[in-house]
Amino acid sequence: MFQEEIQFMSREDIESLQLERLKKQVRHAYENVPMYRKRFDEAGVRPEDIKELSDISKIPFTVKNDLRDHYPYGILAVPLERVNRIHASSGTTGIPTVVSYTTKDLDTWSDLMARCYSCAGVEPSDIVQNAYGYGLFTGGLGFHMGAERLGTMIVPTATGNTKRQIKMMLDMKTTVLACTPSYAIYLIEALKKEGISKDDLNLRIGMHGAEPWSEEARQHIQKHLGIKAQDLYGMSELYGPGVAVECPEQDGLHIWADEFLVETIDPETGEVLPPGEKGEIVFTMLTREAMPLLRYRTRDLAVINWEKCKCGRSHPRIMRIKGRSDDMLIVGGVNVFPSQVEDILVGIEELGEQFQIILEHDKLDHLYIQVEVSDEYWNRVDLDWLNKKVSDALQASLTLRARVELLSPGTLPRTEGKAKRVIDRRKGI
Ligand code: DLL
Repeated sequence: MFQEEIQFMSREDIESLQLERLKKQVRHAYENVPMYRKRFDEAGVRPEDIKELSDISKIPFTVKNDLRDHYPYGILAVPLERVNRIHASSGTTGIPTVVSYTTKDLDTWSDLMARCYSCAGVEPSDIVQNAYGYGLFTGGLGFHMGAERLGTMIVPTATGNTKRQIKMMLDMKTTVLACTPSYAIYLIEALKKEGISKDDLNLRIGMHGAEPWSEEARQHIQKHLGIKAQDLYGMSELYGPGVAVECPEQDGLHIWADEFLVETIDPETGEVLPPGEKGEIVFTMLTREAMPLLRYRTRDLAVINWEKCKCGRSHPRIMRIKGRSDDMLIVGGVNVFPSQVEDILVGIEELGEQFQIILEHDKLDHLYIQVEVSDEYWNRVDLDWLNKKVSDALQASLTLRARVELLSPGTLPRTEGKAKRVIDRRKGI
């Protein structure tokens, strides 16, 4: 088992390591990141005030907008020459959230991902087909590096091209499938169409994450692919995938607490909640060099369970992500903020102000945008040309193809209160 001694650390050992690392990390952030030094000074907190784990509540929160406000390198704690790689994800506006890694950070992330595979039951002898997106998204490279670290064979198919995906799965005798849960469900349909049954495949484990999914979806995937479908959580700001993963008990996702100190807060008041209460999950990264994040608000809502798991691990568990405290949408694994869509549409002068975002699900998630053309342009613009212009602008910013429908001015319902911009017509399995 990969890093078995860390996977099975006792709670006392986890907490004493956390405290030692927290003190060091707070100092690192304070001394090297002007944003943190300013925040600490304003709050009247000094690194030496952190004596116990509970002292963490003295530290101000960090939020996604802090990354945007300091775009692209503003919260780096090391000289740029030491940065080895960046990844990026959607921000709430057109400005992406950039995450930086030193060589050591990439090494830590690889270990975390190898540990996730191992905890989920994957062995070095397995053949991992990685159908997450390679590129700025952290999924592809995160799963890739982890498999490499564990020593499995990797089939780096990346997303899409389902026919080739199936061919590889058959010919390479893939045993582990890494992809979003919605893609796994799509794949089941595609296999059925090709007349391929689970007995023709060698799959035994699925590693699914990047979006919320239900217990019913899990049962469906397990039954039709003949695998154990494991949930895995992460986010780009926190390296990427690899923050937490299910063990074979499938009873919550173990957060690797030697690297991530977790708290639950009331999303309205910011007050720290006792363990077992549902709230917003906040993480402090305990060793990241390039971009330390202290008390990072994820906006994900969940319950954290500190009881020892039946598997013997003491790392606390996320009892499934229960939603978000902001309006971020996840469309086939891609994060989309309504404000981001609005920013794009506002930037196109031929359009009016009214728009609607509709989410549909037909085997895969689809993004459908209805937007009014402005009064001024309605009778004199080439609608096909404008439709393409809008779709291209959305694709460039969201990395997602949306179906666009242009409407005449005054078509969409007006409300006196808050406009209902998002209609989610997806039904989960
Ligand atoms: O989705 C990283 C990742 C890649 C995780 C592959 C797992 C597998 P972001 O694009 O930054 O990073 O999106 C992070 O996705 O805050 C959650 O809202 C959601 N999310 C990720 N994993 C899960 C999960 C990657 N297992 C955001 N269950 C997070 C529910 C998830 N939601």
